[in-house]
This record gives sequence, C-alpha cells and structure tokens, in this order.
Amino acid sequence: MHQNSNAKAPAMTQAEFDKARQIYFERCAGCHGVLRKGATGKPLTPDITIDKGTDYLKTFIAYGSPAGMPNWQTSGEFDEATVDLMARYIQQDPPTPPEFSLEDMEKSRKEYIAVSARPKKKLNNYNINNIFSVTLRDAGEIALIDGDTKQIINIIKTGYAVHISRLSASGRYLYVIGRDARLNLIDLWMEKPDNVAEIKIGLEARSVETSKYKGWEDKIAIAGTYWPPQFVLMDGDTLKPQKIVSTRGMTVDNEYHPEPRVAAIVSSHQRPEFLVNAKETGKIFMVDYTDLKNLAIKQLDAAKYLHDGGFDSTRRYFMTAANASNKIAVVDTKEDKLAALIEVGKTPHPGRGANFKDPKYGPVWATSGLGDESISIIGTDPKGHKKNAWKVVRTLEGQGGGSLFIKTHPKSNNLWVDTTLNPDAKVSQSVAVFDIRDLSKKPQIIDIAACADLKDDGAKRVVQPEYNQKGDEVWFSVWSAKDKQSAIVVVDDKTRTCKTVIKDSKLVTPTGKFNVYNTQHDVY
Ligand code: DHE
Repeated sequence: MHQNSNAKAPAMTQAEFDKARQIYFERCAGCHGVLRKGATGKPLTPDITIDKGTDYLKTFIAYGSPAGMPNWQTSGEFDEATVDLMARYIQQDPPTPPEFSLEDMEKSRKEYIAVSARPKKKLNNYNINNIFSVTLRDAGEIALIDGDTKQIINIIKTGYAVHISRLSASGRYLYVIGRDARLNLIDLWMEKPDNVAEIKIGLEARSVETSKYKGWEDKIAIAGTYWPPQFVLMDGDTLKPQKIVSTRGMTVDNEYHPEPRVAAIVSSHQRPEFLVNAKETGKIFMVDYTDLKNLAIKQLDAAKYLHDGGFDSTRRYFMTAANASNKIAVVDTKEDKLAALIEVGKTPHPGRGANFKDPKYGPVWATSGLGDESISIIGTDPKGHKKNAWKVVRTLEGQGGGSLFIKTHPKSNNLWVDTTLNPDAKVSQSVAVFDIRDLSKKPQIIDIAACADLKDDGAKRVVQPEYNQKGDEVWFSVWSAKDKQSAIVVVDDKTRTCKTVIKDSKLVTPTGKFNVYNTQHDVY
C-alpha cells in the first residue's frame, strides 16, 4: 500500500498511486499547480481535500464546475473508476513532481504535417495580417477569427487552459501555449489553418516566443515552464526540442531558489537573442540563440517576481513588471544591460503595455495594475527627452484595481484600460478610455458587457483590449463561465461605439486575443 503521512487519507495501492500521479501531471497540474497549491484551479492540498472527502471530490471531478473545472466523467474523458482513483489521490501528500527531459519532450512531440508536405505558398484567401487568435480558456481551444469578416475560420484543439498565442517573425506560424505546457504549432498558410505539430514541454507553462532577428525568422521557438523551472529551445517549424536550460539558482538577493518559474519571454529585435523572465529570482536571461551547442547566456539582475511585459515604441527597450515588487524593470536590448528599475503603483500588470507620444513628455510606455487604480506613464526616450526617461512622468486614475491589460495603437488617440478582476461588476464589465491628446481629461467609461447584451447571469468580465491591424477597431472579450454565454465586442476606435458583437456557442470563455500583425511586429 502507498505510505502517506496523514492516516486520514483514503487507502491506495502503490500501483494506484503511480497511475494517478501520471494522470495528475498530464491533465491537472496545468491548472492546479504541480504541487497542488492552486493556480487557475483551486488549491488541492490535503489540508483541504481530506476534509471534503472522497464522495464530494468524485462529484466535482465527474461533473466539473462553471468556474472552468472540466467535467471529466460526463465528457467521457474519465470512467468512474478513474474518477474514484483521482478523488483518493488528491487527498494524499503531493509527491515531488517529475523533471522533464529532452527525451520526455521528444516522446510527446507530434508532427501532423511534415514540413516537406506543407504548402509552399499561402493556400487561402484570408487577410492573414488581420486574423485574431482567440484563447478559449476553459475549452482548451483557440478560435481563429477573420478580422475583416468577423467570421470564425476554425476552432483548433490546443492545451488545457490554453494561455497565450505568439506569431513567428514571418507571420506564417502561430504558436499557442497551454497551462498544461502543451505547445501547438498552427500553419496559417493552409487552406484551412490548423495544427501541424505539437509538443509537451513540461507540466505547467505560460509563455512562448520565436526568433525574430533578421536571418533567424521562423528558425527557433522557445517556451518556458512553471514546472519544471526551465525553458527549452526548439526548431521553429517542427518543435523538435534542441536545448533545455534550468532557471534554478540564486535570486537577486543571492539566496538559492529551487523553483524560479519562467514568466514572460520576448524576442529581441536588436540581436539574435531571447529575453527570459525568471519570476522568483528576479533574473532576466539574455539567451543568444546563434549556437545552441555553445549557448551564451547573460543574466541580468532585475527585481523579484518578474511577470509580463513588452517593448517600448523603438523596440529597443524591454519594459517588464516585477509585479510583487511594484516595479517596472527596463532592459536595454542593444547594450544588454538593465537600464532602470522604476517604482510604480501596486502590482503592475501591463500585458505587453501601451506605447504612445505624450503631448508633453514625448514617447512613453504605460502600465495599469492589479493592486490599485493607478496607471503609470513612463518616459522612454533617453535621447530626445532625457530628463523624462525611465521616470513616471504621469499617473492617471483608472476605474480601480484589478486591471490586467492596457492598449493603444500608433494610429489611435485612445488609451484603453480594462479592470477585469475588480470586485465591482459595474467596473469589471466596463473599460476606461483616455484621450491621449489631453490626459488631464477624465476617462470615458464604456459598458462593454451591455453592448454584448448577453441574456444569462454570467460574470461578463471584460478582458484585454486588442487592436485590429489597421488600428481602427478594438476587440474586447466578455468572459463568462464555461456554461454561460460569452462574446467578443468590437468597438469603433474613432467613435468609441460598439460596432459588432461576435456571439457563438463555440466561443467558450474567450480571454486573450492576438491580432497576427500586431503580435508579430510588437505593435501595442
Ligand atoms: Fe496570464 C500573459 C501568467 C492568469 C490572460 N500571463 C501572461 C504572461 C504570464 C502570465 C507569465 C506573459 C507571457 C508572455 O508574454 O510570454 N497568467 C499568468 C499567471 O501565472 C496567472 C496570474 C495565473 C495562472 O494560473 O495562470 C495568469 N492570464 C491569467 C488569467 O486568468 C487570464 C486573465 C485569462 C486566461 O486566459 O487565463 C490571463 N495572460 C493572459 C493574456 C496574456 C497573458 C491574455 C497575454 C497578454 C498579451 O497581450 O500579450
């Protein structure tokens, strides 16, 4: 029998425990965390699960929940015996999660269409530059939507709790990473764009990127994991894994950390280099991808709990949130040096941030955040506006805390800010929009959820503004639970009025939206 520290945990044979552990790491870790401490899914540590008891847990696993827990038995994924096995497993002490080697990755890799058999030119008539890849978070899918016609081109199976999409430098390949660390490669040149390859790079992941430096377009893909704490470099067109690098090591305070999770990854436009954020150590790995056998990596000390970020308008400076330190770190990717650490509001959360020309302070980059209503505007022009560079030149007042994303476009006068996680439904269902030409003006508040006109009582959280390629439309997700109706609302950027609502039963829990052109060229 399996030995457990808590005698109240239900009995399991060792064989049952080993089988359940495999299932947990393959299907559950992406949402509940490898150590069961919770992430998008609830924590499942024994102090919680033993009290709930086997019958309660079996019901939850079998039928799922509107909050995103899949219905494992009624969907046919698990039979009753497996449900019972998993209900007993999550009452045991969480085992140390397994490492994940190159061999483990290669074993999981599938090439649905070999490179040689893929189209030699684009076989469809879509305006690829204006396609949106839309995360269908709890469905484990993405929707490809034609930005011109607003029609769904395809619904494509990806990883569980799919997280973000990124584009290859040529804009042909779409990379989609799931929290379960499944990476899908989608070929947008196919008659009907679809999966051409996939690989599992670990147990839990959030980020993916590809080589953008000239001469390296579409050559190398990189993806980072929360578990194991590492990142992997792969062939861009086949996902064949080539090199794993661990992020374990010393924090910026020179203490050892066993589990620095890989957060944002960006691809330098100045050098053949990736920038990889290690969350818990506060280190930024500058990874030179020109020679994987003799990999050259420079480690920059930034600040702990690195999260998301994006480039300034020149795409020379990487602006990234060290969110639990309430700081923005600025990396000069030409000099490969930390340029600044800037104090901002509580728990900054920029997504990729927003770049615009401030009428008084010149080129700036903006972030909103989770912890308070402040929107920090940072000067980003050390040449032309030296005294404003790397300083908060303005702080705007948004609707409140709980903001996840902020966005503008080079052709727009608007700065859009969501407040997705704000507890007040009025605030989480609307967005604030500032006029960049006069930031002293209060923002206009637009009730996006009302535009969607959804009949049921879903949460209707509005998340992540994303522009179309032309910069004259802003797309918002109206995100409700899996069993409620969601929608995508398209707003006319000039009139700031709702112009189209995309509603379809296939659009389950839409969250992130990635316009091909803007994502490929870092336009935000
Ligand atoms: Fe995300 C980006 C991590 C929850 C939607 N999210 C990121 C990035 C990281 C991250 C590290 C930057 C990736 C990059 O640029 O390479 N996200 C996490 C978490 O750890 C967290 C807080 C909890 C979790 O369990 O995953 C989390 N994220 C969420 C959500 O609940 C969101 C709102 C809805 C969803 O789909 O899961 C969400 N995250 C997003 C989006 C981006 C993102 C839309 C990309 C923004 C962009 O414009 O690039």
